[in-house]
Amino acid sequence: MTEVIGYEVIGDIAVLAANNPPVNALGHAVRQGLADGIARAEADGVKAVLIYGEGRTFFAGADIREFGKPPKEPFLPDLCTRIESSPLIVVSALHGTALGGGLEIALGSHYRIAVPSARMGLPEVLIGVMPGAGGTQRLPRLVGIDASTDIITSGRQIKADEALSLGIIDRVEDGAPRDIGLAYARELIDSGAGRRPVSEMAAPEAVDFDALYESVLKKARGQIAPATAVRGIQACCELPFDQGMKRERELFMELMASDQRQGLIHAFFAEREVGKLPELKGVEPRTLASIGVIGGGTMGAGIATAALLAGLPVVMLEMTPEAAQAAKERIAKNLGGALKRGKISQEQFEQLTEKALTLATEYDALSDVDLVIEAVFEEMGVKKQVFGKLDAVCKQGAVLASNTSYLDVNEIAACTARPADVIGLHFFSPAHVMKLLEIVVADKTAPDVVATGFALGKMLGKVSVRAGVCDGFIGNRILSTYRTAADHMVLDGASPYQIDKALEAFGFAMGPYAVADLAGLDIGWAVRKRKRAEGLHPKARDASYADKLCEDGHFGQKTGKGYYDYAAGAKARVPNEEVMPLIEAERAEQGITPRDFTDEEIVRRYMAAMVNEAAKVVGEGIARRPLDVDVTLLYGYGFPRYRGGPLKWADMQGLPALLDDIRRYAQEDDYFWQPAPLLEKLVAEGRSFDDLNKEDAA
Ligand code: T1G
Repeated sequence: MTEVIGYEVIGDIAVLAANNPPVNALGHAVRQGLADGIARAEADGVKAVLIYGEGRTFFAGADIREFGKPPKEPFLPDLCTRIESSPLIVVSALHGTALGGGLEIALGSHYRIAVPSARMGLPEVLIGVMPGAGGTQRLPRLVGIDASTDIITSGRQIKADEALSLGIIDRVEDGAPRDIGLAYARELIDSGAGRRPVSEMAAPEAVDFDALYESVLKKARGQIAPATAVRGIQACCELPFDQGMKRERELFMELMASDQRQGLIHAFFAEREVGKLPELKGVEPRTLASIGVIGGGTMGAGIATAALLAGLPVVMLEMTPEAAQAAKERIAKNLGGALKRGKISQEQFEQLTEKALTLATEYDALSDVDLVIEAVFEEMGVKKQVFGKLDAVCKQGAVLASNTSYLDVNEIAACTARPADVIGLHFFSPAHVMKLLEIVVADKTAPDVVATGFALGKMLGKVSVRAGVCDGFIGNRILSTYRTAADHMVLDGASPYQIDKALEAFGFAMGPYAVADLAGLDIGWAVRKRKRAEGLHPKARDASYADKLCEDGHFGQKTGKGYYDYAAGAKARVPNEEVMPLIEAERAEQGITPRDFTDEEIVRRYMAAMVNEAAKVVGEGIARRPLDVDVTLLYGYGFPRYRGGPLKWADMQGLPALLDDIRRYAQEDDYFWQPAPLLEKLVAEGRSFDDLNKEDAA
């Protein structure tokens, strides 16, 4: 069995090579191998030790699969200190992504060299913890408080050249990590360079850490790890090194025990599991060398932008040359954003808009593309017309996709002679920004077409979730339910503003009414009219106050008024004073005596509705696993990431209590509050949603 830490002596340099694919995570065997390697080098009487990683990267951090299990020695902070205290010169050679404990191993070394493409960072806060192996004690000594606070509380990755200019690393050299590391160690020995323990460097002058703590806490919108990490940096400045290390460990263990760490680790693994579907094992996607987009409105232009940025040529089909030109202008505006952010060069901008993008007004222009996505008007008749033409024009094997957000993809497929080639690709607006992609698999969609959908999602940098066919698929179906629960609370006495405030305190970036104003109230208006036309259940509660807002032309941010008045700008939104009189009139009309709601009850009801509908979506197979719902809500609906997603949150709340809530609410309204059979089953069997995730992975 290959050693996870290889050992070799080259002249008077011992070489420790990590070999623990895929990312050289610092699991127990790796830590033990490093400790043994350092001891062996010292016994061998060499002058220097080189540490580097084989494969794609230097250590990418502690092995987060070990989180939650009893820690085994050597613990990572002790290992970093052991490396640093070696009498030998220790050099780390970085490539790939030296992250978390990986960078901390390098900070425990005396010298650090990297290849130009190397990236590094301390992303622990992104998984709910903080650097726990000396990062908050050594990094500030190297780069000062401002830079270390930015790096540690943001968790961002830093490129090699920035790390060099900050003083995190000493050299950037082209070449294999092993070669540049050996050459650097040789140079250090020959030049008589001594050891250079970071812990012996002076700590920066203390600042007002309470103020820094408060400012970081405010920015983190309810997440505690970044601000807690500030207390680690404070310890670096106010305590001797070894006491600082103890304080860091205490703070780290506090976070390790937190619900937020559980939620964020769940999110980390869920977003990787969600693309692993057993039914796609060994299924090759079809060729994806060019795509067509039909409809150059906001969605179509966004989809075309995402494809162009991924290097795919795009044929943009619109009905007239003027509409096609307008689509091109929208795409150019989107790409202009990428240009401004330095994601593309001016030359690339021109190549994308002038060469990679082809405008067309005839369906024949789509005859040779590998995949077509229509983003035309959300009306079944229009969709069927489009697919009928695509069926006639597109080459055999082309994938025919609809961007519909709720229509029946089976019905769309049935109007072609090739239903196996039809799939739903539900992007979220703006499609070149939002990472979520729902891949809607119809009854006859072929497995390799599903695989092609996932391959496209990967190319576009999306997080793709497989969804079954129903009204609203996964996300919009669940949204419709929890939004209705909020509307019921408004009718019964809560205000939209109290609801938004309560959900924003829970961690949503925006409450449901602020979101509705952003998306456009006309969208909800159209859905309500559609559902009324389809016929509401006699027990379904309806309300017309929101329609009246729309009838007065208030569609939210785009018209300057909706639930809120945006005269002073989106950030300084204030309640639209026309709203509460409309709600009060509605209550009176319906004979409702309003009652008070506490913020806690608002969150409880809102989340109970979300969890209950999510359980139905999983129970009906629309979502494969609970984690698929979590990823959908995290990436498409602003669910607070540190809570892991609605079903992870439900597990941590305890399913029995949630079911009790739902059963109690059902006594008031047994139409809206019908307990999900899957939720009842799990509670009866004493199981969790995570148990279902594990069963599927097994
Ligand atoms: N531990 C265990 N497995 C990991 C892992 C890790 N740290 N990082 C990645 N994997 C798995 C991942 O689940 C996937 O598995 C495979 O590797 C490829 O990952 C004390 C305590 C390194 C930038 O937070 O950011 O150190 O799906 O698909 O897109 O202070 O993975 O193949 O079975 O993401 O090329 C700090 C987390 C830990 C880094 C690579 N480190 N990882 O991205 O591939 S806490 C991190 C990443 C810590 C100390 C503390 C990314 C990546 P599978 P991938 P990628």
